[in-house]
Amino acid sequence: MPWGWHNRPMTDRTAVVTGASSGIGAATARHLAAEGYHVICAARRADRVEALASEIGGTAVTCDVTSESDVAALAERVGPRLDVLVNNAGGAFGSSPVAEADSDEWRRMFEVNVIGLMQVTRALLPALVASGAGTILNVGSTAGRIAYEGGAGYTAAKHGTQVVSETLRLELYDQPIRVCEIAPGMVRTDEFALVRFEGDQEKADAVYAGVAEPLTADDIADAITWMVTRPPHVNVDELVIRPRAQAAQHKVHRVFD
Ligand code: 8X3
Repeated sequence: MPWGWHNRPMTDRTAVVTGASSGIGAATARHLAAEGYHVICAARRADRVEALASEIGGTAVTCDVTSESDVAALAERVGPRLDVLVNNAGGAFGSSPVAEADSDEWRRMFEVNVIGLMQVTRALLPALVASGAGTILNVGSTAGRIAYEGGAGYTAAKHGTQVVSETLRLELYDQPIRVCEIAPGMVRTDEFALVRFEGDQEKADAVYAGVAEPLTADDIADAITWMVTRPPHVNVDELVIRPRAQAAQHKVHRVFD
């Protein structure tokens, strides 16, 4: 049997997770490490990725995915072979309607959710091909499937994440790489809503008010780990995942005392 996915020990497999400093990224790094991967934890906040990498026996790389030089340094650190890339870095900034929103927030969202993801992917593609069975997993959102008021900058960017995933699947169809996208709905993490509302805890809490069990970062990390550990001929193109209470973006079961 040729040297490949089936007979390479798990301890030999490497994964990169971007945006690994908190939330879904940090949880995914932990889950993949528990599965046996050596995880390269990449994020802007050095202290956080260093603490995480030392906790899980991984490698920390300080990286802003919107910086071409940071991404080049990440690729250098990864070296010639990579099994899994989880493009998780992203986020929402602001919630104003188009009539009032800030152009810089739109630009930042497109930069991190779309251009950053493409820069990291482009830089790590040769190493993913060299693995003989690479996986690119893009963290999209249900915001990449629907529209909602006050969300144009974010929904447009996350629709971008979805379209880039489809494009990559077409462009790489004859390469030993699969491209998967996970599209989570309501996930309660420490930072997502807080960042969106510029630190306004009350507004952030209101997103989840009365919802018994929003998804957690661990729920998403568990799903991502399942997707990337399927045999390499199995491509989970896209997986939409929501809490049971969220039947649709605007139809959320909330219970107040
Ligand atoms: C997050 C989902 O509903 O806040 O990606 O847009 S939502």
